[in-house]
Amino acid sequence: MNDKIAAPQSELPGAELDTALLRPDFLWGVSTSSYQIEGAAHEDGRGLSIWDVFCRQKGRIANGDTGDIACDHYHRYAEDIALMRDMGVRAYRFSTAWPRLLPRGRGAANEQGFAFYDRLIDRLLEARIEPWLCLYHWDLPQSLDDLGGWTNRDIAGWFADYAALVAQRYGDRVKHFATFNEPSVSTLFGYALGWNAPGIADKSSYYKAAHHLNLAHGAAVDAIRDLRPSALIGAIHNRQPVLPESGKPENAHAAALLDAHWNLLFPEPQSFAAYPALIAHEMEPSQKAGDMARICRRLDWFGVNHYSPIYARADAASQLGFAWGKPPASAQQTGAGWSIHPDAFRDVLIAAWRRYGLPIYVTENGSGGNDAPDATGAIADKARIDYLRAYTHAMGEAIRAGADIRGYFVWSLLDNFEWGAGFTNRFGLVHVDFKTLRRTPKASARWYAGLIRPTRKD
Ligand code: IFM
Repeated sequence: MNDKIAAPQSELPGAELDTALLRPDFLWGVSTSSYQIEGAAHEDGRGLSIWDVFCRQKGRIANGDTGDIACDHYHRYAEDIALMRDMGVRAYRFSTAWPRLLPRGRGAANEQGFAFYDRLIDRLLEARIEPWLCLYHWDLPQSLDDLGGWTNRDIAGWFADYAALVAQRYGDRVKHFATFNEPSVSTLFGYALGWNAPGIADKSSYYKAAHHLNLAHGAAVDAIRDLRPSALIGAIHNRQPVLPESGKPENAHAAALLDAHWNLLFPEPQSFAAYPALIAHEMEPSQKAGDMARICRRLDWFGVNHYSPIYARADAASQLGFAWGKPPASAQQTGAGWSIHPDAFRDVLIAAWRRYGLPIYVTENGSGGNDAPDATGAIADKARIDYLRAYTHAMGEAIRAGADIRGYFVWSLLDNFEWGAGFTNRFGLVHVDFKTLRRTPKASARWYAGLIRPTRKD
């Protein structure tokens, strides 16, 4: 193991998770996504995504940042894999950029784009790191957005064709596929609140987008299974308890509403063929006969992304009847201002396992902030270590309570392009200097290596 990362255990805070609770094949990993790290936005035939366009709209992204270069992972992937290998991670969750593979979203494939993920996957396997491939982490091809994007029902077929191509090309080496990452964010923020690309704030567009995304999920699962019957397919959802902002009693209803939008709108129809009762009537205009059966598909695993509870307050002026609330002033918070509540994580994991009855993988968990190197160049991100220690411990408690949890992926391997916050909010175990693109493992990378070490087989 590389000395830069594997500092002596005695220098590190002890890991409190009892690793004896874990299955022998428990999978420790890290997660990233295409637009947030790849860069090379205009190279080798990649088409535009909605994020390339959104980032150029004035005032959308802090400091006018873009993902044009990001971490330059497209060129530095080998160095990034070496960092993972040195940490001892056994799995890497990444997403394929739809516009890199199909520059116009459908039609002609871009062989240079396919060659990039071939190189990435082969190098991961050489390093004995399992590739976990997510098909959609928000970078929709702009050419499809020009046709209505997720509001156009045809997108279910376009997405299934894209999924088939990816399964065809990589399914010989990739075993785990995810259809979507956090569909509640890409639809709610992208189509109802206008905070994310494509920047639409229209209730009816939002409901259409959500239904079509669900149809696309079902169609993609079928397409992958047809081509690769042994693939293990899942979907990745936010699971965050929604709490009423303190104050008015009507905030309780606002919290129930946000819960339906945030936690239920996607996994419920995908698993049980039904929309959550509070918003089912809103989904009806987009539905055609047989749709719910098309959406509901057998899955092999359930991905949980969790960071903190979220808060809601009633807001009569908002088209959805709720607004984002604030955490109580007393709540302990990360550098990014998200409240820290490991017990909520434990409860979410137990509840997801009971409700969906599938093996659970924590596909994202981590802590954001503005870590900077000290005078010696070291990054002593103690707050992140404290957070990760408390949350992995809470995961252990969920396992002790019987939840079938099979893996945990830290968000994120690298500091990266954090959407509207640009490069100001850092989640990486590895620091990236966005001027020089130099990577420096933080203290948390050493801590994570130490946590993984007792479970390693090599
Ligand atoms: O960076 C994001 C990621 O793209 C989706 N889940 C939450 C992360 C932190 O905000």
